[in-house]
Amino acid sequence: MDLRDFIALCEKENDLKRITAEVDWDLEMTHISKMIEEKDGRAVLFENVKGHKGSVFFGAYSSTKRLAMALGKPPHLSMTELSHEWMKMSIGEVTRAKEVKDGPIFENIIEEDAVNVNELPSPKFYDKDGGRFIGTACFMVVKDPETNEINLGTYRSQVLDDKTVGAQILKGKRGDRILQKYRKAGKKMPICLVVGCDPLLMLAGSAMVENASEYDVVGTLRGEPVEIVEAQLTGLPIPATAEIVLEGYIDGDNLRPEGPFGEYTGFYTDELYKTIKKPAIDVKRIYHRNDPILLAASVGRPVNDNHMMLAFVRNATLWTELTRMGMRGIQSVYMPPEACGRFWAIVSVKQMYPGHSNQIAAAVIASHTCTYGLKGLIIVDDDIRADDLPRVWWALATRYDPLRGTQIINRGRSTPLDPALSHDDNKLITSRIIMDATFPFEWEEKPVQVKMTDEVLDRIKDRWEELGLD
Ligand SMILES: Cc1cc2nc3c(=O)[nH]c(=O)nc-3n(C[C@H](O)[C@H](O)[C@H](O)COP(=O)(O)O)c2cc1C
Ligand SMILES: [Mn+2]
Repeated sequence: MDLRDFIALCEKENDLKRITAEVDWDLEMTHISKMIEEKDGRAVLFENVKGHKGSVFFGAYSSTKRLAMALGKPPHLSMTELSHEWMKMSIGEVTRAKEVKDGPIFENIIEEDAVNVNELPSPKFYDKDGGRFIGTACFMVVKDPETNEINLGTYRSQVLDDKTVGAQILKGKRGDRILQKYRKAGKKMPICLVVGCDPLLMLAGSAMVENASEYDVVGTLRGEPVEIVEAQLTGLPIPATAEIVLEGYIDGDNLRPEGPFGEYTGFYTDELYKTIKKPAIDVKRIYHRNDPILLAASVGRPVNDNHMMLAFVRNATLWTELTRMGMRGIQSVYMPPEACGRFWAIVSVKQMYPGHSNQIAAAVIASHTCTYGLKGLIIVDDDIRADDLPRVWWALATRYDPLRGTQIINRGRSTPLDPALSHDDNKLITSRIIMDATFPFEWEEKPVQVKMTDEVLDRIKDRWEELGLD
């Protein structure tokens, strides 16, 4: 699968809007796609961007149906069901990436002096943004200089000038830890920035994967290897059918101002943070397919593209981790997109022993997925699905006793993009709350639920027409 296959699939499913009229990269594309996203939910392909060649594709991830299509699953599955599918596939046998000699990504090669990132149709999203962002649904490929592991990571990327692209690799991310290794060795980090490819690859780039390459994660999920080719300067593996790849180097000692950007929290990160400098890519080459398609994701206040992908990927990797940790009784896991896809988690559990719900809560807090940013966790009994929010509220109303069911974790890793954090702690540490909305396993007599009588229901169903009901 590549991006073109995915767009064709959207078209077949009547899930695509092609816009052939001329639109401006300056706010117009993002505003149109946001309006469409809120009204009829289709993905949008802008085929005529003022003053630019190539197209821009928005909304690949903004509906559950398209998340299912990206994963190659039936379109009716819910986000939680899709996460379950991901979990089941990812604990299976690993399918490693396959090297190929050539690919359509090398149809056009732009080198050194001819490099001009501004020729690509990167959108400007919001009026207060610091510029145009080429990378929103992108990923960066790097190689760990000590272990030789290939790491993919999604970091938003701003066009700083014709040959420089800022990359917001936040402190402590796997990408940052690798960059620091190069910096300490006095070397620049070779990178490839992939903008447009199989949409599942980009999703994996935004997942918190450790000790593995995301190429292998995607191969395992697809059940067939990702085809990769070596980029010509750095030798880094890039998808053979990617649309656009920027190749270059990041000097960890030469940071540049970047942003501001209308974040996925729905807020701008404050003035103080804005002045912090970030890594920047010195772009040496641009590879692109003929008539390249730039993959973009809308951001800002939830819910849109960004929150759907964050929620889905975290939902899936949290469930995978809990399974790998040997947690039993998990009925379902959900990270609501409305909570920006990462700040709250809900887990439904069939308890089997006293303290089981507490063990699950501790495992969620300990998981790699939830180390980053999680503020709240709600545990419910297995008669309630984690994604059935009205019933989750019912559990909070009827099974949750704040004194018995609350635990506050004082300190955990967070994101500087969280508007609720103060500057005093550099915005890197958050507290977390566990709300256990289950009846304790050890209660000998549990409250009895109100239920309808099956026998009567069956009888009524048979008489439905007679009763004059549809
Ligand atoms: C659309 C989107 C944009 C993101 N932007 C950033 C970003 O600018 N900086 C960042 O550190 N993480 C960002 N993330 C989250 C990272 O992709 C995620 O933490 C991932 O694990 C980073 O890769 P790494 O673990 O290999 O460093 C973004 C995620 C998504 C879905
Ligand atoms: Mn990674």
